[in-house]
Amino acid sequence: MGNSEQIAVGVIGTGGMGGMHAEVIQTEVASARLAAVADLDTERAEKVAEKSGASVFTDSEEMIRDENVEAVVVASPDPTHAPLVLECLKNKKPVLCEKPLADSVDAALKVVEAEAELGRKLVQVGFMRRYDPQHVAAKETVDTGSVGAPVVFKGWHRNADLDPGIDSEWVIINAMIHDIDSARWFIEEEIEEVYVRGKNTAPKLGEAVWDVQLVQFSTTGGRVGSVETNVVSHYGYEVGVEVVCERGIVGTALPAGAIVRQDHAASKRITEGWYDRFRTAYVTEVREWIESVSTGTPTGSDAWDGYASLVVADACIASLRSGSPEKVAKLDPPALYSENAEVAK
Ligand code: ISE
Repeated sequence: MGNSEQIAVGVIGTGGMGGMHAEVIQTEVASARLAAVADLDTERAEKVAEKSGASVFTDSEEMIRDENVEAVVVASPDPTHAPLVLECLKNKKPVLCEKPLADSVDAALKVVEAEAELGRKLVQVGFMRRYDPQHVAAKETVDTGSVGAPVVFKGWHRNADLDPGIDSEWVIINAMIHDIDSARWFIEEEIEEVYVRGKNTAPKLGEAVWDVQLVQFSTTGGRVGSVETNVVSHYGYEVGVEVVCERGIVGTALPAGAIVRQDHAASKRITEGWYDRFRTAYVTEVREWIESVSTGTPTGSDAWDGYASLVVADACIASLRSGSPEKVAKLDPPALYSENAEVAK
């Protein structure tokens, strides 16, 4: 058990992501302790809670209101994100919400409005690439300005494989949303227009599902970019960016690991999924979030980033349906998000 100096965290959802966040809090973050978990699946929740003697709730809102919980991680299914984050705001509790912030632009806007009314940032969205060493090194290099300003952004995001049950829109809301955040973060301008095209390479998903999508975009400052979001790469999980700048190109390095020369080939292992590829990023994300809870100075992606990424995703869905380029709705951030903002808004 922990000591009173530790931040008492409650985790909502004990599936893949929630279970991982709970494990990280228990093993990697000295200044936090797992105080509670909430899940409708009590057996699964009890297993996660066992090690630290955390309380188990079936009612997530009751957990948020519990006075023994100081900060909340939301890792339950996407449609529950916005209502739970709103409950956290109502109770003035800091919350790290998995992406997407909401399952619709309107629901995300409600979060932004509620936080703006509170006048204090309590929401962080789980865009973990902002903590990935390869991405951070690339971003810091771009930010030095030594290679000039960004001109073209290129991103790629490949999952090894996926079970049937998803559609082309899911690919945008659930996977491409990371790439949208990445582009906004690197370029520090809003995306103004998007054009999505794609193909099916995995008939098991249904011929109409575009498991490979390419979005081309332009930004308010006249920069351009493209992102390949590919949920069935047939070879492994990979994420990277290349930013073409005025006087050079900055890209993410391959994650650490050995090169093996064998059978007339030199090869490097590619991870199966995001848990192992981004383990370091998740740990750093939670550590820095806990630090920000203690200091009261938020870092990482805020509710505005969560909302803005959904507005862009909405335009991508419109483009998917129309087969043409689509304009992104104009964004007008409340003062809370325009002061000291990382993205030029
Ligand atoms: C998944 O939900 C994630 O958040 C992963 O980070 C992402 O790479 C994957 O494509 C999503 O489906």
